[in-house]
Amino acid sequence: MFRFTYRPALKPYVIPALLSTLITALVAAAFVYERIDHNKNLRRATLESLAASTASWLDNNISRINHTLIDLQHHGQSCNADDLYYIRSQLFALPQIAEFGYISPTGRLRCTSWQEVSPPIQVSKAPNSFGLRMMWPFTVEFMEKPAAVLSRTIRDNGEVYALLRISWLKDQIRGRTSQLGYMAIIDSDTGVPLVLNGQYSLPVGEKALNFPIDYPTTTEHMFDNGRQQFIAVQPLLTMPQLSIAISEETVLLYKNIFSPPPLFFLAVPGLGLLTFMLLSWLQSFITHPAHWLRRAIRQNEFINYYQPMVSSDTQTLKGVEVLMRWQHPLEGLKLPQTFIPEAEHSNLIKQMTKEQLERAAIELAPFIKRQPGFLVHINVSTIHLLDTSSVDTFITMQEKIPALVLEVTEGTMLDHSSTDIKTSLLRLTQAGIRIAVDDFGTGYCGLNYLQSLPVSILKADKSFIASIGTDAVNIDVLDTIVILAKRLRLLTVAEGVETQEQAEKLRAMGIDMQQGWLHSPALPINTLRYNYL
Ligand code: G
Ligand code: G
Ligand code: MN
Repeated sequence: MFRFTYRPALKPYVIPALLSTLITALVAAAFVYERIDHNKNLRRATLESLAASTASWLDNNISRINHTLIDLQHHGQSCNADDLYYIRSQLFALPQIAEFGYISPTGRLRCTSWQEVSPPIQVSKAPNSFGLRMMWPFTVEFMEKPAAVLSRTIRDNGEVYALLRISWLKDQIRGRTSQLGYMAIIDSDTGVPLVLNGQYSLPVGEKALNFPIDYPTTTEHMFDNGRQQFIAVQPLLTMPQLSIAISEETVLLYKNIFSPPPLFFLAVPGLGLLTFMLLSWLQSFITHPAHWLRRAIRQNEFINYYQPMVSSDTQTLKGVEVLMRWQHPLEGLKLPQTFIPEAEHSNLIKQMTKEQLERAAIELAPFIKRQPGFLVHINVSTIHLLDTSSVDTFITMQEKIPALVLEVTEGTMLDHSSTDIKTSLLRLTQAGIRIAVDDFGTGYCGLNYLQSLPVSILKADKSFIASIGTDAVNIDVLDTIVILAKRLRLLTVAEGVETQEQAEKLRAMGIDMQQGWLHSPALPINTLRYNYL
């Protein structure tokens, strides 16, 4: 017996295993990617905020110097002892300043925080502008150290200035530079580094910095040193012509960017297992034959075929056996043995037989109308006889099909002559439905049930008919079946009648009806109507 199963070419766990591995890998990759992206942003933000805090630190210093210069413009004009005392006390408070000084409206350096300059040294005149100015770089002659000049024009058009030590800036920047590529104070207009710690380099190509820089900027690109670097540039607020620039090579910036959380190593296999289980369940669901049967029922893919049964004597049509076919969308017309076992196994056979019978009632109506005793044989299994609602269905259908006959195999009769089956059979026969024993004679077992159960038709198995003219023993069995049937007043049907010789012999033996390819194969309803109406 064939079993109706879709047998996958691969072991059942291969596809779920591959798919769950793929899904898990994708999810893990997405997680890692997201984490890396997040951490990269975090590290870039760290560098950006370092640039911002450095700029704000420098702003604070410049602002303090500016305030001191504003304060000093009232104190240095005469450069007497009091003035010098005051100026020097201010100098003491600002270790980054090497010197304060005054230049007269005519451009003469008259007084510094060191001493009164006498005679005054002629320098350039102060420009007629407000606010803090910066001049850079400037070398303090007596120290031969670079400095930056921070200066303001004062009320009498003279100038007060402070010399900011570049070495102090360098130290400060060095203190703030860790493993960074470089940190620099650059000219916002040109990008020229004024104070630098590290190897200076700038991005090239379409992501190059746009000078002048007047707002905080970041970029990550190939730099002119041939390396991939990230740079954050932050202009100063007090002195916008200066910017803080911090840059780091991306290989260093993003080093050890992803360190998986401990839960990661638990979650990934967990997810894999979960998706594997889910997919295995899904696969077993969709490859389960019952799933396809249910779908076929929904799509009305089961149809009825009808094999005529004719009278042995007159060859006239007495009735039909209803046979189920599956009009499969891909596999074509499927025979019952390919799906009935699974339909029984999954109990779907109940619904399928009910619908089969309803179809038969509609399709055979013209035959029944013309010939009220028109036999309609349907095959039922043990499941139907053990199910009260199926029995109810048969009894109800009898209104439309008066000569309804249920074919039951010998196996059902023998293995399950339980009281439940007996009760069902009695209910059915009391309602006027007849019982036929299908494939009769193949069991060779006790025939007691013929007396105890309400059977009215015997269908001799086609193997007996096939043996006509070839096998003497089987012919004797067939003879015995006919005699037994006559004694028990049972109707007899011969199945599988293929030749004229068989038909003649069966008629002579006293078989009541015949069914087989000689008379007609099983036919769809349209052909049945065309041939017999
Ligand atoms: O028509 P075919 O030779 O393929 O039928 C083979 C067997 O399948 C039949 O002898 C019958 O026992 C079984 N069969 C056919 N149709 C039905 C059906 O509707 N219900 C059940 N239970 N068995 C059927
Ligand atoms: O339920 P049962 O086994 O009686 O169903 C009869 C089945 O036998 C039909 O489904 C059909 O496929 C098959 N059949 C019908 N007529 C013949 C026939 O003349 N010869 C053979 N070998 N099989 C037949
Ligand atoms: Mn049958």
